[in-house]
Amino acid sequence: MPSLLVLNGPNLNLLGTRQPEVYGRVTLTDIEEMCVAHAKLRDVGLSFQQSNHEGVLLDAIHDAKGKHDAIILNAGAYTHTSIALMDAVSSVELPMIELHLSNVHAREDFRHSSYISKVALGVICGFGARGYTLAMDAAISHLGHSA
Ligand code: CA2
Repeated sequence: MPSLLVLNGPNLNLLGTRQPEVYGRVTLTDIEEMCVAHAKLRDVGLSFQQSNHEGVLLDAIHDAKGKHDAIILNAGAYTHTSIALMDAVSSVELPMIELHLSNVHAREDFRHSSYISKVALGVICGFGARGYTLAMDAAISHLGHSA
């Protein structure tokens, strides 16, 4: 059974509490529950993690090697700044799907560039919480797994 790591970066723990017009009203716990249910449906393993700390995110990516078959990464604002996260993804040689709740291309200019995109298999953005299950299905399809 393939296993997916869904990794969330800074401030995503605040989902559902502020800026609902941008990020919706669902909490990260709601999203985790959706992902857990979807993993059961698709018969895949899942680890769902969040950190506000770049180094913790780096360690989670390094630890994914040998434990998980693909990474779904919402790196939050580190998307636009972190060469370290880009290098970590390259180093583990696992397929990684970049994910954003919002359509970053319809927002401020600084959100239009992404270090993560340079090493991503593909990018999903603008579909809100549903993007998480879309990204899981994209990863599962890439891995050639069927439930
Ligand atoms: O749209 C996304 O998923 C983002 O990764 C979210 C990041 C943002 O910096 C990226 O450009 C796009 C921000 C996450 C912050 O989430 C908050 C949630 C509630 C209240 C405040 C921030």
